[in-house]
Amino acid sequence: MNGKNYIAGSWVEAVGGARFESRNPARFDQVLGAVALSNREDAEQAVAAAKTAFPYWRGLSRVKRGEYLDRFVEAIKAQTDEITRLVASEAGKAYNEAKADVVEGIHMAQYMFGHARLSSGQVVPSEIAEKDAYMFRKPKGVVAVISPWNFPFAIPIWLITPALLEGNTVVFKPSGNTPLVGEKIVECFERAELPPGVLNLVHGTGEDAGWPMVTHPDVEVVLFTGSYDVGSRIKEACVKDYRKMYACEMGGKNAMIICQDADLDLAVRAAILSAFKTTGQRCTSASRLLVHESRMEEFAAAFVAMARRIVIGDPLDPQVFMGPLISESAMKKVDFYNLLAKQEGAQVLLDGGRLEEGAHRQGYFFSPFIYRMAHRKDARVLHEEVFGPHVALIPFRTLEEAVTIHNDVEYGLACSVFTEDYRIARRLREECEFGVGYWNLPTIGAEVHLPFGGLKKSGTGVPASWPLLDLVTHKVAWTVGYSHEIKMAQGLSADV
Ligand code: UN1
Repeated sequence: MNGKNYIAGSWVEAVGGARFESRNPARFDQVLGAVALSNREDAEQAVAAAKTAFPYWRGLSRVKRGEYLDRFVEAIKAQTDEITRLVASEAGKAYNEAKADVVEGIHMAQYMFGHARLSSGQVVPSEIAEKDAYMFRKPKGVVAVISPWNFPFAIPIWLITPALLEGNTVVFKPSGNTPLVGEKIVECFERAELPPGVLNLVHGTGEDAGWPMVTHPDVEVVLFTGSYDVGSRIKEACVKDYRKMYACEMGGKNAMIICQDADLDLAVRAAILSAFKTTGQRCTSASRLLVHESRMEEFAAAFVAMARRIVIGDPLDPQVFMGPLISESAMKKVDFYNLLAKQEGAQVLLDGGRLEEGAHRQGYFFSPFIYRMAHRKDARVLHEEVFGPHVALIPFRTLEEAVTIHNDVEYGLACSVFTEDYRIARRLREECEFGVGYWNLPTIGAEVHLPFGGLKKSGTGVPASWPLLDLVTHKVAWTVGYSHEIKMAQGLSADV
């Protein structure tokens, strides 16, 4: 499979003719495809195509635009298994997780399709009986979508479909780790007969292909999911531009709080899913398990025992729970933090390290790293995002202490609390800083119709899902007078 750019409805090579390879992280000798390696010129062509298509697209009715999303869903459903296998091979996600990624993409497109016939504005009262007042949404124009590899199918659809539904046109740069999945999304839109230029695809690196989109004067909105380092640069660039809007979803250092009265069977299973699904590479993964000290021994023993049973291997094998890390640099990062934990005084409970024998020889396989450590402000491993199967068990004594530890990180995305006491759950819900919270559930697995976004370094205040409909539109007031004379609000005189 080869990856090309898609500009103004045509599949094209990068202007400079360069290409890069997409490889399977579970078998790095397997090249999945050669992909266009784009630069500024390609990005500029894509923005120009999106700008040209905008007047036509915004001129269609919202319901008509929604119907394209319905056809898009049909195109996905016709090849769900093929797409799932591609996600598993290119992102290294275990088959069941790859499938859930595809299903999550379908759900978001369906949800936005449903929105097409829902109210897109408001009728509001006026002080004056002979006035009617309304709020309408107007699309902003060209929206840039820059998406990560870990949900290579769902996240682009989270970002693209609200933008399209509201009448914006899109330039899309998928992660350089998963370009072929990005390509599939665009192919499905092509099958849905989306008009040329409404959605454009540019492959390549963030620096050469993404940045020219972010800073392009004709791009009105930037929707980004990825690391804090990149997201904060995007935010800065947008803030400097007097009209550019942005929503960045970034990292997490998410915690589960396991209280004294917790149902440990539930908590252990939830912690395994939260820490090790997607090999710990979700922004919602839990890397801190705050456990009441009276339950620590019991919890740690059960958690480590279950972690030992995790099957690590080829994502296409249905027995496999954990696939590889995405890349060599991801592996180096996890290795670095595992070592750092030891240097910072961790009491290591499980450390299988890198797996290099037999079937694991050809991929970036890493086994779970579990340690116990008292909370400390100066321990980097308890504060920095690792994005891998690296998890700390941190004891606490009082709820107050649990809240303090929970909030003593620069991130605030996902949180889950385990308790049988509704008063405790409510207190934690109120006092912990997070955007996506759970009671007696894992920190992962949010559904598409809930707001998805974090506080502090995790987000920029506009969660994904329906709040994006606001970000990609301008809310305009429209007031109509029916009187034969001018009547003003606020008692303002109309006398001249
Ligand atoms: C992410 O990791 O960037 O809630 C998104 C979840 C998924 C989305 C994760 N639905 O874990």
